[in-house]
Amino acid sequence: MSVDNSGSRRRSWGKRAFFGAAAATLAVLTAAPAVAAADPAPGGRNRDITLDSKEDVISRKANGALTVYPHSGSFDAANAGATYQNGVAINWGWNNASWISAGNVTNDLKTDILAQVGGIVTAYQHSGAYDPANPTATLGKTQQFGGAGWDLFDLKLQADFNGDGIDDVVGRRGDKLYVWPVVPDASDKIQVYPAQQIGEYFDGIDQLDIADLNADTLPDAIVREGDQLVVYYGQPTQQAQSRSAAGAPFTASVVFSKNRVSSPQARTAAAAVPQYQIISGGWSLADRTVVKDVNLDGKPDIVSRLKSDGQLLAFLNTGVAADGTVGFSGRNYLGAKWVGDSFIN
Ligand SMILES: [Ca+2]
Ligand SMILES: [Ca+2]
Ligand SMILES: [Ca+2]
Ligand SMILES: [Ca+2]
Repeated sequence: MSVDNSGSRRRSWGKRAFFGAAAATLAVLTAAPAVAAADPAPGGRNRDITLDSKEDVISRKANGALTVYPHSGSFDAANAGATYQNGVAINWGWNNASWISAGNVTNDLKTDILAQVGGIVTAYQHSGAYDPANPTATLGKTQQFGGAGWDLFDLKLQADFNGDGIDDVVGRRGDKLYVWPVVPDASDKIQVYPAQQIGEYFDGIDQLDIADLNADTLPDAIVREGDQLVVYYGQPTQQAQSRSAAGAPFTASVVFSKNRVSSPQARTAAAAVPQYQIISGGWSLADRTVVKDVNLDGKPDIVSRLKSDGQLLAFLNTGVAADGTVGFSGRNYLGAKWVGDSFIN
């Protein structure tokens, strides 16, 4: 199947298979003009280590180095491999972590790092400065993040569910998805509130990220399910966003519904947001999928790594069609700097 470089949005997503083995052509999508990073919005996540308001890539090298790949500040589809600069180690000795995530959990709105060892997660707070000549000073003080038992949940990630700029945590246990509201107090002591269920029947997925793909302010769940990459659009619940729930700073106002009803991609008066969208087949070729804004147009893009050669690929979000589905570009090759890395954020 050939790559569709037109940026047009058709409804036959399942047939496009732009992640298929034959789709080797570099996409030549025209990049939209770069815009300044938007204010924190629900579904987003803060991953700017270098403090230039551009989302970087953060991962762990095989040698245990926690590494940032700074965004270059621009994106050129004809030279997508220059989007992210070479990795800079900001800390060492992270081999024993069983989960690493980048997101903001304190009041300074700078990207912190969460790392899990056993059932305990530790937050490494951004020091407030980034100096490439002294990168190991990037992270500062630490504190325990929530209680014990994080090892009971998998597919964990950070996403800001209520748009307060503080990234909350999503994870899975069994077939259920949960969100933990995160709120730092005035002295930056991080409070992690009890989990709230936001979906069920998610036992058949093995890659997960959360972002507002369709810009309706509701977070969406992007999952790999078998060979398919699928987005379950966040559906508003009857429960209005509320601060009145006992002990919780917000009550999750979305749910991801995995009961695929007929004509799910049809936009109807009764369902303004499609319940789900099959983005593509061919995703068994990928061993990691994250969602982030690669071309700095404010729209979250899909980034996946090829198992075969470690290439990181970006599929740019081209916007929402009249039927409510989101369009994506073909492959943009970001390079192979991430071969052997884990916990790509
Ligand atoms: Ca940055
Ligand atoms: Ca939040
Ligand atoms: Ca959404
Ligand atoms: Ca984008």
